[in-house]
Amino acid sequence: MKILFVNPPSPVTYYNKEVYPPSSLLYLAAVLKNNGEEVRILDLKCPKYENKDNPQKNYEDTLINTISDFQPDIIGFGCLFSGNFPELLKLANISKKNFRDIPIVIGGIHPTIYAAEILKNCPSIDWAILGEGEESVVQLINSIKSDTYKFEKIDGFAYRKNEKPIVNLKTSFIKNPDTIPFPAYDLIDLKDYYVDTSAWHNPKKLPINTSVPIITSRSCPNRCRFCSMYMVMGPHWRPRSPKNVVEEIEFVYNKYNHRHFSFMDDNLTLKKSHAMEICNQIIKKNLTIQFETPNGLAINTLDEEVLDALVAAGMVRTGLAIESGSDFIRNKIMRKNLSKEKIYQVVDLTRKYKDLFVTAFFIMGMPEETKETLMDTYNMIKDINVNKVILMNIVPFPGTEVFKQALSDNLLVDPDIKNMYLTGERYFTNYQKFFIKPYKMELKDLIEFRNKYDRLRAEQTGTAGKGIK
Ligand code: B12
Ligand code: SF4
Repeated sequence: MKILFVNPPSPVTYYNKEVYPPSSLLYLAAVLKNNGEEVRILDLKCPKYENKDNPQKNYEDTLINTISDFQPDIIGFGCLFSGNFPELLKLANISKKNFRDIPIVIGGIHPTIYAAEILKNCPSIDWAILGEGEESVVQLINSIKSDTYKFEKIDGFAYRKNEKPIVNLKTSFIKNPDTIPFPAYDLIDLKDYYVDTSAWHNPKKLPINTSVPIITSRSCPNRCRFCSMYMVMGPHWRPRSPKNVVEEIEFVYNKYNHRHFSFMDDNLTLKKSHAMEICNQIIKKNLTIQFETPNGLAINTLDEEVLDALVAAGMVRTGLAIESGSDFIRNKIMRKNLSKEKIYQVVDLTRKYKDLFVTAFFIMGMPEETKETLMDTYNMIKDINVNKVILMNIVPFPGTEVFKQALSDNLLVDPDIKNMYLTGERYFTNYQKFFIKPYKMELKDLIEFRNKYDRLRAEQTGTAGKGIK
């Protein structure tokens, strides 16, 4: 069968100038190719599809031309994060309008959480795959190829029966990720992802051009209240073998002459021996690379030995997930189980690597936040010796406990938020916004704090703080 995977454009991508090859679609394409299918990937996030004068028209035309040319039997749209759903829906509607008989399947975090609602409200979408998709997508294709359409047997799958959505929950996850083939790199042109990287941190002065995502493990055993990762990747951390991971890096290194990578794991360093062995093998094979950890590392998993290994293997930029300066918010509310002492100890350790750029991640605006807890965060930000601080306003992503709490306790600033997940507001792309009103604070106090923090940042970086009204 012919399957066309489409990655919708992302508004956030343009603001951040962050473009990575789409791991999800490359993995799905790889298993389908092994199953004998013909697969094509259209990644509308690639800078080459950007048309500042008329972006929407450009995407629509490209999509329609690609479908006309490839004539797929099925179109699959990816939805990496909820903010992408509006673009996905627009493109799915266009596909359906022009190619009525080609079924559309979608997957990713958002369809995983809202499969039933999407099938109820979006007639252009035929099916949704829930969670980790490699096994389910093969089951789907095989059931169509064999003409049996035994949809009720597909794990993690949503479809319509007599016009009503039926959702088969996701129950099984791939036990040994080494059995998954490497991402189908041959289906993309890495050069399409090249951006101007001249300002990127590049202590080894290697060519960068773009960063290739590498996923060494799936899921994380923790359940931070603002995180929904486990809904896609399941409850258990499942590592690949270090050998398998380093063979993939080596493949990209040799085949594409590529030197820059991003480890995209949920929890890369959960098991010390896993991370250390990957680093040791990178060094042993003489792979001269630089890598980043954009999702941040869990501080509790770090010590001098792991950091030494990561830096020796090529880590040049990392993020530390601190989240809050208040012990109460960080541990009792967010469930990080992370002491202040450990934070300062790890931050101090990172300072010994002169080429390591360290970003500290913080979140503000949890429902239990008070002026005092925010001051704790402010003071830690002021005090902490890192290269950069990113302070995000809490976004109650669907599926998270903080979202459920905000909904049940009427804390959502805009109570219509639930519908917005479906109807297409670009809800998750405005990080200057506050979505939750804390129990004991007024919104104006949160905004005041945000402005106070932005002024601090302006003083520290010498740039004018943005502030919000
Ligand atoms: C890597 C990652 C990133 C990378 C993305 C790199 C890339 N390639 O584009 C970076 C660092 C850029 C990033 C940024 C952000 N991210 Co992020 N990210 C992740 C992370 C940790 C892993 C995603 C991943 O690559 N997984 C591995 C692949 C193989 O799995 P997958 O993508 O889920 O795909 C599988 C299934 O979903 C399914 N599937 C997926 N698509 C399709 C399509 C079809 C047709 C089918 C059948 C199946 C299917 O099958 C795939 C294979 O198993 C997830 C957490 C998680 N584990 O899901 C968060 C996550 C997706 N990110 C999240 C968020 C919030 C963001 C940001 C908005 C953060 C921010 N505040 O700025 C930004 C915005 C992204 C952007 N710029 O557009 C949230 C999303 C929550 C939500 N409901 O929206 C998540 C779930 C983390 C969380 N804490 O809850 N992120
Ligand atoms: S440690 Fe990270 S990946 Fe794990 S639950 Fe917390 S935020 Fe999610």
